[in-house]
Amino acid sequence: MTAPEVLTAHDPALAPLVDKVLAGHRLSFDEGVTLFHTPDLPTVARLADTVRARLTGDKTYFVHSLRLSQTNICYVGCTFCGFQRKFGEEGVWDMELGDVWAYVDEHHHPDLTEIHISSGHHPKRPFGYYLDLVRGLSERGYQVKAWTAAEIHHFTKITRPRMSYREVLSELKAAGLVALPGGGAEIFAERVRRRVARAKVTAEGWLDVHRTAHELGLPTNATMLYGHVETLEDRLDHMLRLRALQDETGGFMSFIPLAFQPDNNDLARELNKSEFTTGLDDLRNLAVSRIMLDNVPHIKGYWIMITPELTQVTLSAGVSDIDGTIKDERIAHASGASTERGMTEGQLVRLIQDAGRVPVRRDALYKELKVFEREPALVG
Ligand code: V47
Repeated sequence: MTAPEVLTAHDPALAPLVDKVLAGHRLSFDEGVTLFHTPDLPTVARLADTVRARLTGDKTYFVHSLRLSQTNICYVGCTFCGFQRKFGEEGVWDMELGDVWAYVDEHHHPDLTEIHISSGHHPKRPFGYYLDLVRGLSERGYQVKAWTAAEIHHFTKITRPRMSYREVLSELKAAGLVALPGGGAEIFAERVRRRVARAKVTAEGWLDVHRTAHELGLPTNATMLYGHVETLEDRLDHMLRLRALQDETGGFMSFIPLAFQPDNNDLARELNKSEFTTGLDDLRNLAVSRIMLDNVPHIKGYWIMITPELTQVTLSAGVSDIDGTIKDERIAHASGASTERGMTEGQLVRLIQDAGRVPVRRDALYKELKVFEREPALVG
């Protein structure tokens, strides 16, 4: 299923944007606003699909992965987060290294490739614990994609004398770290960040961690938490700051919009919000991301937060990666995610094939491990 290179916009305001994108040109902030406001969502989706097809053809990627959140102890207090706990609170956990090895053994599968770690800002664990954790998992043969830029920032604060981003990342890399996940970005716009993630790494700090990682040869991802108090302009500002950094370094592998999960967190209570983002907002947001972030290889549809069913639809609106098996997601589920905590490879393959795409199992760095070609139809 190859997207057509001829596209007729029904909204006249879209026509010049379509021509520009088809000619391989980049859209401006104001043109991004038009993409968000036009009633002609089908054209936006088809345009995103065309961009996606040029970049990845018919392939849709996934990884055989395990989520690991070694602790939910966190003293940062982001208002959107239902995952964080303080010492002694109900539902708290804090794994010793032995617990981590047992957890990973429990979830082992011969095809398990990536361990994706994201957790809380623990005030007491020394930096050496994190190095040992990465080393131990790498020695067991897993690719470790670990800790958001917010946590990397936290590691610099717990070291004495205080280490720089470069020193922390270099030591983690030497211990075996292969990539950084994209969490902790939330929304860069200061007004929103102050409201939802006041004590977290600043936008500049987040970008600086990723810049440093890229300079050290560690590829990373980027996320954006949307569907709460941000404006559409804030979303575009966020995307364009990432696009500018990607122009500098080329180190981002994928961009992952994260739909706000509105349960068990202060922000949901403050906004009196219990409804999830709507499917069309999720779809449009992914399509606009694909068109605006013309230099990022993949847009990831995060089925955990937007459901597998909608994720399948987004494969026709710019998405070329659907994360993976995950097995034991905890952050989104702590804030009310209604999906399963993991999916099997068979389920992912079916979802992709039924959308007319070719599933590709990849590793953490997008090396292709298995292409699921369709069986030729039997004749006679
Ligand atoms: O850092 C927390 C966000 C992130 C909520 O890099 C919330 O491949 C929505 O970073 N509603 C963790 N979002 C998830 C993450 C991620 C997910 C998938 C792929 C990758 C990747 C990274 O989730 C956190 C925070 O930004 N988050 N609470 C919430 N209530």
